Amino acid sequence: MMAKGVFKSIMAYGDRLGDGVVQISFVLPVPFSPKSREAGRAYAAKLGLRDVAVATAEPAGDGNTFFVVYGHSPVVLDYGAIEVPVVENPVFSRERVNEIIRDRIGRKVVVAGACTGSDAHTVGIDAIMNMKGFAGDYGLERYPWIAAHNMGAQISNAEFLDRAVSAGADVLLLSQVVTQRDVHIDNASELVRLANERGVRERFVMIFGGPRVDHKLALSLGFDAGFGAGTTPSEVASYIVYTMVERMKGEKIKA
Ligand code: B12
Repeated sequence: MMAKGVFKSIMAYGDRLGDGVVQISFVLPVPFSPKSREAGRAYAAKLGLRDVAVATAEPAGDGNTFFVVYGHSPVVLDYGAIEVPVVENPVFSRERVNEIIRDRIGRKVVVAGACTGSDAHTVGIDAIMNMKGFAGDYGLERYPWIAAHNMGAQISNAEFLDRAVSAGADVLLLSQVVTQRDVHIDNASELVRLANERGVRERFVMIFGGPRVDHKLALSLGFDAGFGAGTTPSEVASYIVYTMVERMKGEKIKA
């Protein structure tokens, strides 16, 4: 579903509505000095900011200067023209998710998750899958009607798929935290490509998550949904049951 609105022009808001005040930070590859401080101001002015104030200029490693600057941006945005795909399901409680699985699916939902490729960051996928969960919200392992298989980090996409198929997974959860040189995009695309090549793509609800992932990116790479920073396990569990019931029974579960 696309969220769309009527025409509404907006500017950044600092002290007064419509003043266009923004704060930005950046690094210039020159040693900290009065000259580099002035270079920071000039750089921000070249970005289009007016009345630039350098709030912070300090050394950053060898030969670099780190800046935080304020300034007035003339940029006006039509908020109504912004379109973004959003997941449309309601978020259910853990109890309700279990009830839905018991009553509408009638068997445990099998979920396989991993942080694949060279990415070693396990904390994100653990936050969604482990008993303890995240932000006071229990993880998928704590759902009696979910069989959660957390395959950890640094396994290949091929091995992840093999193990997910052996486990009879209904759902694949892919986590990617490192995004340098868009490695998360290459790696996530590879998982989708392998699933297609092996003819198993349609078996799964495929979900992509990580701090720099959103629903729009995930859809563009061939996933069913994407979740970003701050995602809670019950948001993911709700999406899973909503989507599975919709696919199996053509029914949209209400809140
Ligand atoms: C802890 C940490 C590490 C630990 C990881 C330990 C572990 N077992 O995971 C260690 C020290 C090993 C590490 C190593 C490295 N790290 Co590190 N690390 C971090 C740090 C500080 C926190 C990450 C974290 O745990 N966040 C907490 C979790 C809960 O948040 P999250 O991952 O975003 O997950 C949430 C959502 O994104 C979402 N989510 C995540 N996955 C999924 C999956 C699904 C399916 C769903 C639905 C949702 C979902 O739900 C979660 C809960 O809300 C971050 C900086 C930061 N403050 O974020 C850097 C950071 C991620 N690391 C970074 C880097 C560069 C590295 C190294 C390359 C450093 C180096 N040069 O060696 C190595 C990478 C090694 C490798 N091969 O991957 C960079 C990544 C930059 C980039 N954009 O690519 C960061 C951002 C630091 C930085 N500012 O430079 N790191």
